[in-house]
Amino acid sequence: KQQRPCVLWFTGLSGAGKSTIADLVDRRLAELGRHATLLDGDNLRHGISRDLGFSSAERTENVRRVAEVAALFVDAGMIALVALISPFRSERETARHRVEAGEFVEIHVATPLAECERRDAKGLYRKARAGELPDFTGIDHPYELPQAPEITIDTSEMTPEEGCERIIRYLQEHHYL
Ligand code: GGZ
Repeated sequence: KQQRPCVLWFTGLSGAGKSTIADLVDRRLAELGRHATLLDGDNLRHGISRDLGFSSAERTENVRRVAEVAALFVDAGMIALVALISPFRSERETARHRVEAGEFVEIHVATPLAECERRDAKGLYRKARAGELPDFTGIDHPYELPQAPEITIDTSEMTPEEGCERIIRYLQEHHYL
C-alpha cells in the first residue's frame, strides 16, 4: 500500500506533553511498519540549533530550520514528527506551506499553563518565576494559540496514550496510514 507522507507538527507550552506523545506516536508508527523520524526541540537545540537562544528572532530561526528539515523528510516519503513550542502563528503557517497541501497535520498539545506549571517536571517554571530563566514561554514570553489545528490534545483531560491513539485514528481516517 502506498505511504502518504506528512509532517506531524506538535506545538504547545513547555511541559505540555509534546515530546511524550510524539515519542509514543513514533513507536506506534514503527510497529505499523512506517518510516518516521522524530525532531524534538530539546535534542535539536544540542545540534542544528545549538547556536540559538530563546529570543523571538532565535525561536523564529529555530522553527524555520526544523521546518526545512521536516520538509526534506517528507520529500523522502517519510512521516516527520516535530515537537517544538513554536510559539508564533506565522512561523507555524510558514512551516505548513513548506510542504504540499494536506501534508501538514498541526497538533496543539493544549495542556493549560496552570497544569504545566503545577507538574513542572524539569523545574523550569519555578526558575522562570524566580527570574532565573528570562523569556520563558507562558511566563514572560508569548504563546500564540493555534486557530485551526487539525488535532487538539489536552493532557489534563486524557493520558498521553489516549492522545497517541487519537492521532493514530486521525491518520487512519485521513488515509495517511
Ligand atoms: C521556553 C525553554 C526556555 C525558554 C529553555 N522558554 O520543556 P523543555 O524545556 O524540555 O523544552 C523546552 C525547550 C524549548 O525549545 P523549543 O526549541 O521547543 O522552543 S521554540 O520552539 O520556542 O524555539 C524547555 C527549554 O527548551 N527551555 N529555556 N526561555 N522553553
